[in-house]
Amino acid sequence: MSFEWYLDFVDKKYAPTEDDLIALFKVVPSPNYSIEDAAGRIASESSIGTWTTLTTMNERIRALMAKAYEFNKNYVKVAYPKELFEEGNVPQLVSSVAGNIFGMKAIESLRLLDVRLPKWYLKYFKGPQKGIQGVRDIFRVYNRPLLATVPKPKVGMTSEEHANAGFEAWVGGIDLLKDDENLSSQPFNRFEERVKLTFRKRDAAEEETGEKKDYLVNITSETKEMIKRARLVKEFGGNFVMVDILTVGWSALQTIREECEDLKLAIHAHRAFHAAFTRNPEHGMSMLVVAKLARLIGVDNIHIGTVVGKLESPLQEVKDLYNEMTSQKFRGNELTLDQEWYNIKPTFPVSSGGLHPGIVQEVMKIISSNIIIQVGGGLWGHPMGGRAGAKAIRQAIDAYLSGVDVLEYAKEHKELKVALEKWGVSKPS
Ligand code: CAP
Ligand code: MG
Repeated sequence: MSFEWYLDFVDKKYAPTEDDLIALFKVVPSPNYSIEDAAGRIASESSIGTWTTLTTMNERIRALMAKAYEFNKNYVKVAYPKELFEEGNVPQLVSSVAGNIFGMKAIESLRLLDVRLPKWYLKYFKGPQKGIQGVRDIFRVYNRPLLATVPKPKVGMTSEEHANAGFEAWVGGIDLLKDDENLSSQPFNRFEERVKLTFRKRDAAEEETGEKKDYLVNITSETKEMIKRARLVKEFGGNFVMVDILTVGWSALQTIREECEDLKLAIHAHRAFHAAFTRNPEHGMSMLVVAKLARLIGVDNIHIGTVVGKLESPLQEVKDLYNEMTSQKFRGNELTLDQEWYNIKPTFPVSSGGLHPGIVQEVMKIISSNIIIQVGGGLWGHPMGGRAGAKAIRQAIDAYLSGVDVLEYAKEHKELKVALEKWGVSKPS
């Protein structure tokens, strides 16, 4: 008598419905297991099954089985019936399709590549409040990338040093000052003090330049504390909060999104921690899935990588992320699924990590100039200081957008020239 029923979860004749949630996996079975053995286990453990047949099973519950229905080499699609998912609950979705299955012994490695979110599921989320258009409207800047900078050293500055750095960068031509992901409220730079002093300097920079300036304030903390911090940002006249979305977790992000609705604050999503499970292309979950869930919940900006900078971000992955975040209808390829976003607004992609004036033109060429570009070390390492560093970045962007070679442009622009002398027109290692 067989006590296992995993192969019941494989149905190659199944035709998915519009309401099904579809997951695309790359599956490498352990030795002695076929791809069907492995896929059946994935569909079982992520829906209604366990390792053995059950006396509690009945026909009604059987109808809720997920089905591994399409096999193409190691790529397997699994269809999940609607009833398996709670409306508006992202942690529950992740616990289902990206939960226990990664640890199953029958699987050598497993990669969740994409999840197609059905129309009915989208209805329970608001998506970005402002999105690309709304964020650009804050600055009334429509014809170039928005520019952000993180003061470096990333932690250690006092609140006053931080605020002064902000002033220099804003006056030099940066739109957005950004906190670093590990700066929250340490003893040397308490949140309240930093926010108070930095917004004071923000106002002064606006006065001096006549341009709109803003600040991506990292509120990452315990959830109730994040809410307090978001309210403080609002009090001081900010338009953005920044959240390390993966370290705070999906539940906290959903709560903050609700709070930001009332406060009318945009959310800048930092993805610190993602590479712990996105980097190995054979195992874990793709950054695309992370970004889709973040857009669904409603972040306004999200980091997608640079291709050419200091952090691993492969070309195709970055292109897929850019297109998925900015379009209403995403067309799938071998590693991704079709996705229609209906009335969910686009999220503004952010390129960051190892960028400097000699390399930003590559980012715009490869990805797009409708993007937020963040430059930390490539600004604060400028030999003439932060203000000149900011000018150099703006000059590099102006050169690219006016179709002039960056080296040519540097002949007439001292800050850019000095930056290129330090970093060259090449990739950082
Ligand atoms: C960049 C950055 C960002 C990374 C995160 C940093 O600084 O502020 O955290 O870009 O990676 O601390 O490294 P630099 P990603 O400009 O000095 O490199 O954007 O890929 O999520
Ligand atoms: Mg950082």
